[in-house]
Amino acid sequence: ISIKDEILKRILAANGEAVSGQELADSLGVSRTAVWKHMQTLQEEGYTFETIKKKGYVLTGVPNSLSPTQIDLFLKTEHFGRKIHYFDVVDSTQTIAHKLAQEGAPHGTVIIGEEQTAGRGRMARPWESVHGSGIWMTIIVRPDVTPQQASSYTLVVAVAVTMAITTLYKDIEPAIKWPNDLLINGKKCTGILTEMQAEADLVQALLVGIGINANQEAADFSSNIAEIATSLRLEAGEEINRAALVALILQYLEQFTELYVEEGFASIKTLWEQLSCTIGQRIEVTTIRERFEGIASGITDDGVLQLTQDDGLVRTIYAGDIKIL
Ligand code: BTX
Repeated sequence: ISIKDEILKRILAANGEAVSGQELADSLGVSRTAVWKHMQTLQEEGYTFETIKKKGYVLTGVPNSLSPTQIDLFLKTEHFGRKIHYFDVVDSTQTIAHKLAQEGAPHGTVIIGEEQTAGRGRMARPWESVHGSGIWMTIIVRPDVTPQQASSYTLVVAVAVTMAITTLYKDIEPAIKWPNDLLINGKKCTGILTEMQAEADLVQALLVGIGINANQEAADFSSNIAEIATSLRLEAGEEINRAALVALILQYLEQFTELYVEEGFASIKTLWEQLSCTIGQRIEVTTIRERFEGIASGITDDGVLQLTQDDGLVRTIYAGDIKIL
């Protein structure tokens, strides 16, 4: 951690009390001028301070950015987010992640863009990623599981993201719509896209793309999705601290990933069921080949959806889109 980040951490930890420049200089073993220069840089990055005479600096504002420095302030993980590649504008964080994973990027590496010009969902559908107001990130995960087991990982991610959102924002409760969406009041606030690099029986890397509408206003959505999309801010009625949310998602995801690798999806299944709005509902399923409906009757220990048709036949659904009727 750099001197500048250490200064920031200490001022943040002081929780509104003034931190003296002299004390910072002494304890960090640098000159008073060096501290002052770092404070200038922090201000250029968007942090604001009040300087109280004879007492020191008080933090009065943090930038609304997802820079590694910002996220690190809240991060409590061992691996996830310990290496962050941060960009202003990218085509898609998935594309960058694929390349970095091939080059050997470590487990838990995160790629974040403030904006995506070619953000994508499943089957090359476009994902709207306007500048600065959402969370557009991909996490490179290298779990010790087979490609077949990995197919349920998206559900693990959905649980981690839901837990992080509800922990920070008590008034909103996203529900998981199988397999990869989080809805609030029936509207989509989050989409998850899990892609894989694998060799025969071995997963090399999972590229876990998470798109969260955090601070958008209604007018920020294009007419294509205005009816179906929402943001956390619109639902919670308050500004979302994106950096804190990213850090908590990474924390939950690291924990759940360990559990999932050791004990399989079955260990997270009950939690998934509690957080889901899918089970028990009448749904319409669209797969590449066909369309049918019935009651979403359950989920297997492998994360496969079970649907009971009106004629009593139970079908298992490995992939597809569902509509809650
Ligand atoms: P999906 O295929 O389930 O959903 C895509 C559909 O969602 C689109 O066809 C559109 O109707 C709708 N949609 C598009 N943008 C938004 C939005 N901002 N909010 C709500 N609904 C929207 C979902 O795929 C998976 C999305 C993953 C996105 C992340 S962002 C970081 C990473 N990089 C990247 O390119 N994709 C992932």
